Amino acid sequence: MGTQPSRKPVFPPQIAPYIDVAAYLLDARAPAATLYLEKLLSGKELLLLTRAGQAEAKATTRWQQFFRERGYTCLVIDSIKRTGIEQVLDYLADLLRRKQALAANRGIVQTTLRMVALGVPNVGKSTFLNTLIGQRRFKTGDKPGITRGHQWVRLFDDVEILDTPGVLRDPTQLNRRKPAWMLLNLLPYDAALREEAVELLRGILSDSIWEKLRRYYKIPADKFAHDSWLELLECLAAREGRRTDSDDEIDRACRRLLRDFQRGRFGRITLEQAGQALISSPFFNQPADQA
Ligand SMILES: Nc1nc2c(ncn2[C@@H]2O[C@H](COP(=O)(O)OP(=O)(O)OP(=O)(O)O)[C@@H](O)[C@H]2O)c(=O)[nH]1
Ligand SMILES: [Mg+2]
Repeated sequence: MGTQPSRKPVFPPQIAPYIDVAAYLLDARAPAATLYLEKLLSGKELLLLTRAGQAEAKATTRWQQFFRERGYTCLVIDSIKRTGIEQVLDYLADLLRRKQALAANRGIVQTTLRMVALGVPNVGKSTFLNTLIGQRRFKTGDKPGITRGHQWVRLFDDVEILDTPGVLRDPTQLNRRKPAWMLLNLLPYDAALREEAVELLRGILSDSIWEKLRRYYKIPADKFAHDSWLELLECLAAREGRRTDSDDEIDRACRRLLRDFQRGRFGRITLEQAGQALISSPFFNQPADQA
C-alpha cells in the first residue's frame, strides 16, 4: 500500500444515494487520527469506536460523548471480543423498520437497508463485518491493505453490507499524522518515522504502563532506561543481547516495540483524548474554534 493520498474512490460514487448507513470505523485508541468521512455520505454517519478492548474505557466513553454532543450516532465495539455488536444490530433493525414503514406508505413491499463500512487501513472494517454477519466472508489480516476492492454481502434477507479498502486521504494532515499511523499499523514500518512514533508513544505512557512494559520485556529495574526514544530502543536491544550501536538492531527493537503495542501487550492505552486531539476530517462538524 502506498503512503500517498489516493484519489481512487473506495466505492462507486454513483451508489452513494442508495446507501442508508455509512459505518465509519475509528480506532478507539486514536479516534482523531483515524476519523475519515465521505462528503457523499453526509448525514448517514454511524461512528464506531472499535478495538475498545485495547483502549482505556473512560477515555473511550469521553470520546463517545464528544461525538454524540456533535450530533453523531456513536457506538463502542470490539469485533474480536464481540462487544457492542448487538447495539449495532439493534440500530440497523430500527433503521430498517423505519425504512420499511416509509416504503409501505408508498405501496412498496420489498425494502433493503444498505450499509457500507469505511475507515483508514487496518482499523478493522472487514473483521467488524465478519463479526456482524457471524461468518468469515471478508478477508482480514494484521497489516494494512488487505481489502483491495469493494465487496457486497447480504445479511439476512433485507440488509446488504459493503466492505471497502482502507483510505488515508487527507493531504493536509498526511505528514503530521504519519508517525501516529505507523504506531497504529495503518502504514507499513518506515525507519524514517521511528523517532517520532516512539516519542509519541513515550509521551503518553503513565508510570504504571512503563512498569508493565518493563516487566513484559523482563528488564531489571536498575537497567531500565527510557528518557528518550533512542535510550528506550537501546535498552530493548541490549535486553536481547544485541548491539546497541547498530542501526539495524535499533530498527529491530523498534519494530518489536510497535508490534507489542499494537497487540495490546502493555495493557489498555489511549493515544488521544477527546477535546484535545484535532480531528483529521475537513467534513467533521466541529466548532470554528477547534477547526
Ligand atoms: N483487538 C482487536 N483487534 C481487531 C479488532 N478489529 C480488527 N482487529 C484486528 O485488526 C487487524 C486488521 O483487521 P481488518 O479487518 O483486516 O482491517 P481492515 O480495516 O479491513 O483493513 P484493510 O482491508 O487493510 O483496510 C486484524 O489483525 C484484526 O484481527 C478489534 O475490534 N479488536
Ligand atoms: Mg479489510
